[in-house]
This record gives sequence, C-alpha cells and structure tokens, in this order.
Amino acid sequence: MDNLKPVRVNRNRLETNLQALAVYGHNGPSKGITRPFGSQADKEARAWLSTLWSRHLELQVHTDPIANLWVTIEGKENLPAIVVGSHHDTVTNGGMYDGAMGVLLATEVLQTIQEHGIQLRHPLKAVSFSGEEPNSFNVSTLGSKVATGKLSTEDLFEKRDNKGTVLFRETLHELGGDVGLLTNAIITNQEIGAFLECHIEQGKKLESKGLSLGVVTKIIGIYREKIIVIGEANHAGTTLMHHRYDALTAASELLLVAEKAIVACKSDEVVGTVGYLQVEPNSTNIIPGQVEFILEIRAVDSPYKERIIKEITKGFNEVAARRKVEVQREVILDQAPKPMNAELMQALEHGANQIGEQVARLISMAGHDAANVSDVTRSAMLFVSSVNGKSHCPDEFSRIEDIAKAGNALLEAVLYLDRKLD
Ligand code: HGY
Ligand code: MN
Ligand code: MN
Repeated sequence: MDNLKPVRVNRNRLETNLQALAVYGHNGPSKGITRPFGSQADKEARAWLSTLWSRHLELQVHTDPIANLWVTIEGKENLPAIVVGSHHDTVTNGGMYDGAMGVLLATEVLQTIQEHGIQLRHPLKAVSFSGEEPNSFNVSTLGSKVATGKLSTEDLFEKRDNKGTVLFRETLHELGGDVGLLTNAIITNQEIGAFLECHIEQGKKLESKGLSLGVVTKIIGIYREKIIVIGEANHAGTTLMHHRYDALTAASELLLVAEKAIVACKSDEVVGTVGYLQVEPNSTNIIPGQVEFILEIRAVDSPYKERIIKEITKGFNEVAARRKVEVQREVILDQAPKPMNAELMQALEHGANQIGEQVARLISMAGHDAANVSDVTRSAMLFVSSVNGKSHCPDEFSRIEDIAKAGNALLEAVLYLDRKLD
C-alpha cells in the first residue's frame, strides 16, 4: 500500500453498478423500479449481485435462511465482524438508490480494500437484507427482523400474502431461504461488532444545509395498523342515501380523523400516512361493502404515538357508531425509535472528515434495517443528500459525487473501526 496516497473507491465502477442493478424491475422509460420481496425482479437482482460478489470479488456468497445475502473477507484476528450493507428490494415504482446504493457502496468498500491488498484485523462483511420495504406479506425489514430474533419460524410458517393465495415459505424457498431454519439466521454481537448502513437521506435537510453527507442520530419509530371497515354492498342506483352503509365514505372519515390527530401534534417529527387502501368490490355501480387500509404513524418520541392512538380510537368509534359500520383494527408493526451507536457515529464523522467533508447529525424519518440491528449490536447510518428530497418515486436522485464521498467516508470509517474496535 502506498502510504502517501489515500485509498479511494472507484467512482466509475460504482456508477456502472448502480445503473446495472437498476435494470431489474425497471418499469420503462421515465418510470421507476418495482422490485418487491419475492418478485421476479428480486430474484434477478439477487442473481446479479451474487455474480458480482462471487466473480468480481471472488468471495463465496452465503444465503442465510431468510435469504439475506452475505459475503465475508476474513480478518487477521479472531474478532467480531464489521458489517456494511443495506437492502436491494424497492417499493412499487420507486427509485434506484433506496437500499441499492448502500449495498453497492458496501460492495465497493470490500472491493477497494481487496484490490489494495489491505489486511484487516476484523472480518469485513457485506450484506443485502431481504424485503426491507413493505411487500405483499405485510412485513417490512423482514431480513433484519428475522436476523435479530423478532420473527421466527412459528410466526412465518403459515403466513400468506394479503390475497391469501401465496405461502410465504414457498416464496422464501424460491429465494434460497428455508422457513424451518430461521434461528440459523440470527446474528449476535459476538459475531458482529458493528453495522454501518449507507442510505440516501430521502429528505431535504442535507440539501438545505449544502452538505453531501449526514450521520443519523436516531431512527424514527414506526407504527402500522391494518384497518378493515365493514359496511354493506348494495345497488348504487336503487339504494337511497339514508339506507346506505358505505364502507368507503366511512373509511374516508377515518383517514381524516387520523390526519387531524397527527397534525394536532404540531411536530415536524411526527407524520402519518395511508398509502394502501383496497375497496371491495371496487365496482362503479356497487356501494363499497368493505375497505381495507393501512394507517402508518411515525414519531421520533413515543408519547406522540400514544396520544394519536387515543385520539383516533375515540374518533373511529364515533364514525363507526354514526355510520353503523364495523371497524376492525390490527396492529401489524410497532417499532420504537432507535438511537444509533455513539462510537460508530463518531467513526462515520471521522471518516467524512478524513475526506474533507463536514457532516450534519440528523434524525432518520425513514425506517431502516439498522434500527433492528441496533437491538443486537452497534449500528449507525451515513446519509447521502437526496436531490429535492425525493424518494419512493422515480425522481429519487443522488449525485454520484456525493455517493462517491459516502463510499470514501465509509471506507475510512471501516479502516478506523478496524484499528479501534476489539
Ligand atoms: O418506509 C421506510 O421508511 C423505508 O424507506 N423502508
Ligand atoms: Mn424505502
Ligand atoms: Mn431503504
């Protein structure tokens, strides 16, 4: 190694890899990428990544029982591994950076370390987690939940998709996983000493400060409820307005009740969304008989969440009684806000400073695998500025200059942690 010249990632290779991975699930010109867990595009992306890791890095790819993909460069000493990575699935018609960028930055760091002949003390692993985004099985951050013992074989064995037709275990099997062996996917802090996830910010804070990079202090808590409103399907012409039990107009009121309760918190660290809604039978001339939707509430501090739930419970009961519909509620996710590890945050800051970058410290309003991993071992995140703060849409964009800076800051942080951690 040439001591005078710092080791740097290969920006052109990084850009080529980002474009290559973006092909899988691409919906056509000016459109986004749809690559949910278990889809054909997911399978193709996995095959592409496995080839990249096995052919170009000449590392053996390990698919764990929840189909997380791992590669390892062995260390000189018998120490817990340093892990870098993110996820390769996408939302419906999403962008090419969310998740993919973190996996490819991890790849780039491993490859750079390898080609410079750097021998680390710790094993260095790259990971691409399975199903980070919401999917037809209604489980997000799937791979990291299983890896941190939050979901077991028992929880997932009989699980079906939201149409009730596809068995989770069969989809998992097609990806190389095995629902019967999920305990073998569990990670411990003896095996993994640090997890660093690079991700696009998906907001505008860094851009407004004129910074390329940020270090995450805390990952927002996410709460999701599946709500089913049961009314009565009937003829849209012959049923008088006061004889109707319209599940959709009732659901519309519920959405507004929720929005009002969220807005009443008057906090930029509390948001809520209904982004999924299914109307039955969804036909022009039939009064909707049933509506299913998912309400999501995100809050940095849990008391806000409790307050919103109290308010919506009151409001939902009032709407249900007045409109004579049934409202069934099921909590499908209740994830607390997660602070990131101070030592790793400092390492990322050090990494950025080594390449002459100042960083902001900021809260993540998006959920990430690092939140789950933080329950088991030290975790931290490095954010890259998102142009116009756009994400989960085709316009999602981060500049390759900023992405390359993240790669070099991550590389420096890994080298620093390799010296520092035991
Ligand atoms: O939904 C989220 O916050 C993340 O992008 N998965
Ligand atoms: Mn996302
Ligand atoms: Mn993501």
